[in-house]
Amino acid sequence: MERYFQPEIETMERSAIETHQLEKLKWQVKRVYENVQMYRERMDDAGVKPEDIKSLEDLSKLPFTTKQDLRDYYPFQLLAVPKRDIVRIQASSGTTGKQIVSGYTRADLDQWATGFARQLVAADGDNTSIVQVSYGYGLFTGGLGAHQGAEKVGAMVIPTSSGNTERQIRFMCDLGSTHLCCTPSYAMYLGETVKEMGVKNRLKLKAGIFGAEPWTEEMRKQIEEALGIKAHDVYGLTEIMGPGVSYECRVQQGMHICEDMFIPEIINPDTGEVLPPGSFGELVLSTITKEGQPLLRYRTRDLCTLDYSPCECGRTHVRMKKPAGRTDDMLIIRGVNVFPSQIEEVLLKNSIEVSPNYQIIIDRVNNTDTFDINVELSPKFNGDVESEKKKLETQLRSMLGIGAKVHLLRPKSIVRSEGKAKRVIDNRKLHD
Ligand code: DLL
Repeated sequence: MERYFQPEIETMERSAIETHQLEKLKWQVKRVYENVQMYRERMDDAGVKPEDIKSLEDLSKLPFTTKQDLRDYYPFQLLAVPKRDIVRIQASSGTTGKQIVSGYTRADLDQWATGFARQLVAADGDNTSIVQVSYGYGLFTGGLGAHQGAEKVGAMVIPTSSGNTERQIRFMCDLGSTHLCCTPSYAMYLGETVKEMGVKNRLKLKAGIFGAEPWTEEMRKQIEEALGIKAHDVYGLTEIMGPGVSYECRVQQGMHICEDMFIPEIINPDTGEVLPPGSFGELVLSTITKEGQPLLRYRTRDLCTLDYSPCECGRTHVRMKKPAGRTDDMLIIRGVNVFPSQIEEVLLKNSIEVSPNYQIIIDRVNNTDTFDINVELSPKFNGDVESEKKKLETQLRSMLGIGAKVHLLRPKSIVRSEGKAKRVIDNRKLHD
């Protein structure tokens, strides 16, 4: 039997969802117009007043918000409430460009916890669950997001945070963790270590809730096999809300977006045009209930499709397909567009011979881009290294349209990640 955290919301009729969204959208547009200078100026420039929002289609009259806006109005100029009402700050890792922050009111934190609570229940969690949170705690939203969501369900939370892998696994065995929350790349690493420690039969894990980075179906299979669990995908982003913006049910055909909190759109990333349902493009989110730092038409830069067809689980909220990558993940190598996810797909098709631990290294020598891929051989590999390398190079050329040099490394020679994996090392920046 399917269980929901909030059946009355998770299985609402589409017409009721839309009525709710329009009411909240009107409320939010009025608030940001009155309280956030940037929105007031942009709407005045576009000739739109809050009263012009009469239907959900009118959303497209509003200007977009971008990550650059969060940098330009850093740290507090996008708040729609007085600073004293903000009870928490979360921030992006700041690896690319200036740090961005997001302020939450008490009600915002409660909504975020609700988003993650829906995920935990969809992953068969309840108040008897033992939830090990191995996402990093701190400014990154993973740790605290999963933590407060699991507490809301009434589960027992083990806040191990990331790192100290063997101790994590000892806790997992001793305390009988039923749910594991971490990045998929860390779940892979935990799986490898469980095998090395020979403790798989001591695990009580039932399900994992993994997100914060793109991962493939093949990786899902490997994690499920290594830890003996069902692995769920969860999505979120610092600017909007941490993990729980969308979440995967047992059907696992996309992540249900909390449509009572967000209105999603898919746009053409080059023209900004809104695309019809089912199109592939950039996900844009409007936060219609967030109080602290609401964002209208925020360009996530994540590329995906939306599926409005009914889901077997009974939830009615739209499903987003696993993001295929980000518009800004795209590498341009010798003039050709390359997504790391394409490389991962090729490697995972060869999972008997190579492991999905890889690194892409790009550089510029004599004004030409060099493109190297380091990948570990699987521990089971006993074939000919030279012909394996040739085979992978041929498959990569046909997938990408350009050649890469493959270097096959010994198992475990690439450093494992405890959070988001760093797959791309682009040294071209050093020469600019
Ligand atoms: O990664 C929030 C999060 C924590 C999500 C834990 C899920 C679990 P940021 O560090 O701001 O926030 O990074 C957000 O990560 O725009 C996507 O590009 C990517 N991302 C997040 N979840 C997924 C996912 C957190 N399930 C950025 N699949 C987003 C693919 C994801 N990419």
